[in-house]
Amino acid sequence: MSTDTTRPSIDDLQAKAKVIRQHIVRMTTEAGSGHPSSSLSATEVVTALYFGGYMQYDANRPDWNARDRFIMSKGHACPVLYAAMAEAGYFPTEDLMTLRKLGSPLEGHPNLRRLDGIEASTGSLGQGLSIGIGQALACRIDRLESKVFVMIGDGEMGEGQVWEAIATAAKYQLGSLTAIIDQNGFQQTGATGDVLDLTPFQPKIESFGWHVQTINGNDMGEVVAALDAAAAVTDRPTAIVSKTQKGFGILPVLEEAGDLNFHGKPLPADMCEKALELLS
Ligand SMILES: Cc1ncc(C[n+]2csc(CCOP(=O)(O)OP(=O)(O)O)c2C)c(N)n1
Ligand SMILES: [Mg+2]
Repeated sequence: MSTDTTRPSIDDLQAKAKVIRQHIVRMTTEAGSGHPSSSLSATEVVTALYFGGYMQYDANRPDWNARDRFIMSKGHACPVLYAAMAEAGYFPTEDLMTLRKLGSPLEGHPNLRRLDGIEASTGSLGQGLSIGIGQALACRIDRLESKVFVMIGDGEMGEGQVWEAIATAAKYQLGSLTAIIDQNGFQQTGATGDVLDLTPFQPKIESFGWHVQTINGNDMGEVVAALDAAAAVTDRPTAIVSKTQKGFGILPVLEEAGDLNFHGKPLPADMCEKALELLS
């Protein structure tokens, strides 16, 4: 899947998101490192993209020219991408447990030279939207109707290159490009608003000529509606400001640990067990 445009129900997508969350928690605990909370905030969007009929791809032919592209610009959140790719059939789900292990293609940040289906090597924040623009322009030249989706972190929005890319995408009227900003309120060292407050994102991005929506990105119904609305815009780039919670799905466990950011930390075994109970 998915080269058809069948739309599963919201319930089906929520069930898939739950499975993906279980993978995220398990694989990072097994690795003893990684970014579960950054992955959990983005789970509804990534699930809807891969399983909601919004992206055309063929897991058996990752280099199919006419595929749609997804770039995880906040590359440290790759556990959610790997989990979605495994569920989509790019590789066996058992391989998820090799995350960050020596020799595994599931590196701590996505590496397109190591894993088929990864569209951009990311991890150095700020670059994914620029790469997406290049891909969207290349598809335009090749007369492909491929769509390009890029997920960016709210802390990552502090990188100047992102704003250069926002201006550039508008210049080229890239209707095939959709940016999703995972506004989970935190970045590495604390609240994003304390580090560099660039909110509200919507009017700023709109002022460059983009179509922008702001939604609750942990509400599958809102995510699906926003992706539908974005698909209808073809004359300019679109952004979805996705307001989320870092660690969504296991928040009580993070609350108990007294750390709602929980950045770059795997759950220790006891917390992992509690989290999996919540996700069962
Ligand atoms: C250019 C660059 N600077 C610093 C880092 C270190 N770093 C890794 S994750 C992170 C925070 C990112 O926050 P955000 O974009 O909000 O993502 P979240 O984890 O909240 O989803 C930082 C600063 C990096 N990966 N790249
Ligand atoms: Mg963030």
